[in-house]
Amino acid sequence: MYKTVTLVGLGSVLALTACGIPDGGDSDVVAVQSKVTGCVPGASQISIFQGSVVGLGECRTLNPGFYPTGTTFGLPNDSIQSVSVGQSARAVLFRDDHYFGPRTILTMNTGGLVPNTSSIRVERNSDNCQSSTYAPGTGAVAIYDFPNYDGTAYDPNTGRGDCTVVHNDDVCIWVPSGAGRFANPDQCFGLRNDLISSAKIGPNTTGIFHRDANFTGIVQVLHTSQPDFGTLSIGDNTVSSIEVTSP
Ligand SMILES: [Ca+2]
Ligand SMILES: [Ca+2]
Repeated sequence: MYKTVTLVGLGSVLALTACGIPDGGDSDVVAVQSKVTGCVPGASQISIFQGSVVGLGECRTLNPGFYPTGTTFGLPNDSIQSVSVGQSARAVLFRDDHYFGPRTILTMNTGGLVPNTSSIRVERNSDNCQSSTYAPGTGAVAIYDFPNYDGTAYDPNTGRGDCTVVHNDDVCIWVPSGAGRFANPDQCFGLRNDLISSAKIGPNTTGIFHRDANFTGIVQVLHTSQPDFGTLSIGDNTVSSIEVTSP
């Protein structure tokens, strides 16, 4: 008799829990659950949250690519406090618009960020061009503000010394003009205009650099890495669009 009564009681508790009905002691759990927004990044994506804990608050999930202003990443400027990073992605956050000011590189889920982000790059985790030992793979071209592939010395005060990597199978999300075609710096290769001074070219890869946007102006074709664009006919700090090809 007693055993039967106990089983009925347990069944009642389990039913209440499954239905999410608070029993008076669950109020904290219910409050947290009501804020969970469900942004979960795929392997190559990131999710950005207004909450200071990953998973909480207004959120957006971003595909790989370049987000030069707050309006492009879908949450208000200076509101992101946490980021979830897909397993093959990394997030590069900048305090200012157009990839300027202090830069934060995230390779894992991170909360408690100062809410000051104004531009974002969603990159492959392997695109760590700021490392002096970085070597692009086949189909990849790393582009640097400084000569001699110096991506180690980014200066947040001047915004100088930045680098990014573009791939033959990437498509610019804002100006889609085919794989490996990057029509302008701000939206398609994540640097400000007229900065490029050197480039590392991956094996069996060609970088086609144009002085003007939309694949116009003087052209420079490179099959191997070039430490100083100042020695080339296209000149230093002139590149405004790029094509990358690989057989
Ligand atoms: Ca430069
Ligand atoms: Ca130019």
